[in-house]
Amino acid sequence: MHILFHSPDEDEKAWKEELESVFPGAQMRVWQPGDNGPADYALVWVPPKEMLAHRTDIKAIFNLGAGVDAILRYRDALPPGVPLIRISDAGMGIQMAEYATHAVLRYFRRFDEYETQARAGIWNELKPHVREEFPIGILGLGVLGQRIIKALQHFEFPINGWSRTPKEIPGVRCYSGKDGLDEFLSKSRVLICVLPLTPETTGILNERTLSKLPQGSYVINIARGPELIEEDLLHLLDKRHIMAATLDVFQQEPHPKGSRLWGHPRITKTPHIAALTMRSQTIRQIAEKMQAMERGEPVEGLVDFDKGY
Ligand code: OXD
Repeated sequence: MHILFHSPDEDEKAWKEELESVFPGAQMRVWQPGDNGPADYALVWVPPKEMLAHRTDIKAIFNLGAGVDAILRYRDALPPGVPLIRISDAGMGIQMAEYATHAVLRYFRRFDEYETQARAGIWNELKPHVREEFPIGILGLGVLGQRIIKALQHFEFPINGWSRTPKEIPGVRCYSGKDGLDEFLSKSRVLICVLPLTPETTGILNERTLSKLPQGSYVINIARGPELIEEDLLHLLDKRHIMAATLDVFQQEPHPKGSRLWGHPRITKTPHIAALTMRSQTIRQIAEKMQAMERGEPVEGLVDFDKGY
């Protein structure tokens, strides 16, 4: 069984050792330009087009992350009929939940403002926010969105959710489709975006939609940078319509020096680390899926090319 690998930021040797020990008979090799040797499966993160284009021998492509937007950019060059499979949670959900919970609690308990005060040597008690007036809106109700909801429900915030198609989740006021978006936004004091990047979600967080959030709202983007028009966010921060934002993803990554987003006192930035791929859990999950495929059984996480996720 030949497995092609491409994920330049990972420890390739460790992946090889662990994958080959979990899946006896597997031989993993790191793809190099020009490698057209035999391959049964490909394990990839942001692979160059020439790695997958027109490869007719592979049985499946496993994406080593949740978002498949980087691969779908050249979907027409992908070998026809070859399934693209994304990891299903594999340790990502809990990291997203940690990140989102930390950001929500930081704003709810006004720790961001206390940090600013402390730096200025100010001892001053701020009026606490009221939980009932602090509804959280989760944009995207897939595996990751639902894991975040589960974590936030412990803190008894009112929770709203929005998805492309209708969903029902206990304890969540669910909205859907274009028609439900404005109302969802108007009822959410904190917006957490976990939507996959597709042509429909590109630029979905813009001046018009973000203005629908109540005055004094917070924005947390842990999905994809191109979903947010950064200039529009800056404008709404300047007007204090939006109080603060936490961004893990950007239009351009690494985020360029000199951009106004860097120095902004009410934007918290992290370098696309909300959920990192957990090697052991991911390898175990992929090995199980490959074994299921070899037995001719269906697997979870199949990407729908038309939906784009
Ligand atoms: C992912 C990511 O899609 O880390 O998994 O951005």
